[in-house]
Amino acid sequence: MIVGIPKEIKNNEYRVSVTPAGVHALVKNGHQVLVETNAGLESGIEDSEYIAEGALILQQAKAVFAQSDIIVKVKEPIESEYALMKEGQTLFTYLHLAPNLPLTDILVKKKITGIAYETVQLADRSLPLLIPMSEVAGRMSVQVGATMLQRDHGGVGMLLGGVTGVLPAEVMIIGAGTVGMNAAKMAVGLGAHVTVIDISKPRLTYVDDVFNGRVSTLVSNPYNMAELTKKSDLLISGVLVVGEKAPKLVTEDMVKAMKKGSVIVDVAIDQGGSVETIDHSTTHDNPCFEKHGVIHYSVANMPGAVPRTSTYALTGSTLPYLLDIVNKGAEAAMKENPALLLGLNTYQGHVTCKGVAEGLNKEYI
Ligand code: PYR
Repeated sequence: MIVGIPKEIKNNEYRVSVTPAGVHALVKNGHQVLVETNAGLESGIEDSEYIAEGALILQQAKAVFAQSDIIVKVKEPIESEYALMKEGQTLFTYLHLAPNLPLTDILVKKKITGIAYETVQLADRSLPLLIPMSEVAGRMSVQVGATMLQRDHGGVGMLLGGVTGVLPAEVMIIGAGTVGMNAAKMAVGLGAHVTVIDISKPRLTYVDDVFNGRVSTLVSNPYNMAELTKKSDLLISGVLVVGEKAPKLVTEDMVKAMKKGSVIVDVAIDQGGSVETIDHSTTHDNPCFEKHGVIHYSVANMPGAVPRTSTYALTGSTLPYLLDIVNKGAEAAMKENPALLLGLNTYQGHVTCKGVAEGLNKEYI
């Protein structure tokens, strides 16, 4: 197969979808790899390293899309890429379609076989191609939250860990999944007082065991959410319902009741966001906005800012699936691998992921 690797063009998106190790494996398996020039530069990878493994470098994204059977990306195509996709092409990337009707319409119209990293799901319900980036975003959420709490960034002017004789910040983490656990690790490490709130009691038991008393846990219900939100200095949301639009667990009234200068980091923004006062995603260039005196951070590609970590974490997980797709063909690979089949979001002019169709509220299935 001919595998195309375009350069990512979303705002401050510095990751690349395949590394020289990936090109090495693809070429060894008899495939041709087309890489857009400088696609890996921001992740520290020169064109010459791809060439050394047998890739061909093309000067323009247009040529990569036009000549490839499968396009492998990191982020969902943005508007300027819509016209480049070829009818019937396979697209393997993060798609996040549930809150994105325009892209879904294009993929359906062009009969793209759209396989989304974020809905590939193993029998134990884990998400092997989302987990690495959830780890990154979870850890980053505390870094950015701590920074935004600084007065010079609009926050109340508080150090997350406090100092001797001064209490630490209150950090509220919604969801005890990968994002939540990684955020908790970082926040505890910086000395904050951390509470994880989740609907699952067994999951909270796990948090309690793992952190051995260093993290408080709270069962999620609207009352507890409101009480905890009110006293938090930093709220991090890592809510996820696979494939679906994120539920709006933090209401506008809860935000209004928060302390002035407190900070919200909504990692669920990719799936439409979990905070009522966040109605749009932001960019790394302009990551925050203020509403009701609270700083809101809603960057949709957080890991894009740390490509030296993220590119390698992501491609280490995606490569085995990519090899399966190109060696067997997408259909055969999905038939043999139920986890990969769950990644299929669009196929032959249909939406094939229930959560996406429901999120779009359109008669797609
Ligand atoms: C990202 O890492 O940007 C995702 O979309 C998960």
